[in-house]
Amino acid sequence: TSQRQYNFILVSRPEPSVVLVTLNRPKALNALSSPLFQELNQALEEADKDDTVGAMVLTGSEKAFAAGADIKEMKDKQCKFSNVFKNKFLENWGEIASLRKPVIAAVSGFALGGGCELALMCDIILASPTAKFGQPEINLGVIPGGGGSQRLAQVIGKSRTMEMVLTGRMVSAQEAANWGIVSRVVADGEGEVVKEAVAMAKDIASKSQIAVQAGKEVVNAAYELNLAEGLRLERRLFHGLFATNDQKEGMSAFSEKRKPNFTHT
Ligand code: CO8
Repeated sequence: TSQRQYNFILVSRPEPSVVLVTLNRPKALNALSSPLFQELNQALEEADKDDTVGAMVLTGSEKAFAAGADIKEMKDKQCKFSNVFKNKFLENWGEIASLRKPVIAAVSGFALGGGCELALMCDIILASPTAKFGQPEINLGVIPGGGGSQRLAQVIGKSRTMEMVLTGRMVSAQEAANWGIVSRVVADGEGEVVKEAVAMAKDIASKSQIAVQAGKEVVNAAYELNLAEGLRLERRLFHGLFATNDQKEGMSAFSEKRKPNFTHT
């Protein structure tokens, strides 16, 4: 996407249609400081606007996807409501969830606190066998603040969410897969989860971008709308897609037994 220099993330193009963002504060296990989050939002928003990009992958290191919000940054904010309120502390955390294009999280190692919440903001999570998910905020005298309690409850239900939020226990990759936090655990091996995520992103990017973005929108709506409204939204968007060239191309290509050439129009 850009040749911009970042301090806390790396941005690359492993495929022409895929942007890979790697959190890069190895010494702090990718603790999510405010400057890091600003860079992350900026890189993803740029990719979201770039017509040549179809999907994004977000990853960390082998040891840590992200070990949470930056505790050292937070610890001095105690009791300064005026400060955190006026500076909109951590308010930009939700921005990832409003991107149009899919973001795949490739998680190895620790995904704790804000790191777990960041993964949950992504559209698909792939885990390496080393992945560990947890909401350890309770051990710091606080609770999740980046959506963990709500997004986990939607995905794994009350009892498991309560256990995670109230005990802070870390959940293994396999357990996370059994619970539905991640879509699957990839094979063992360094870099494997990123390779898989990039391959999946490339596959998604080969589809009609309009259809992909509409698909993301309706699936997300399932978490916000009641069933009748969700079904209506899905049907309306489905109707709308018949006004695209990609629908005509996709269905013609199928009839003519050839690969579609989507133009994202
Ligand atoms: N913040 C800042 N620094 C961190 C963090 C963190 N979250 N996690 C690790 N580090 C630092 C350590 O301080 C250490 O630095 P140094 O070398 O300078 O001492 C370095 O990373 C390496 O860490 P460890 O030596 O501790 O490595 P270990 O392998 O021994 O342990 C652990 C790894 C278990 C992951 C351990 O580091 C740990 O428990 N980290 C904290 C995990 C945690 O509590 N996370 C939750 C943070 S709170 C949060 O995320 C709230 C989110 C709110 C979002 C609100 C949005 C609106």
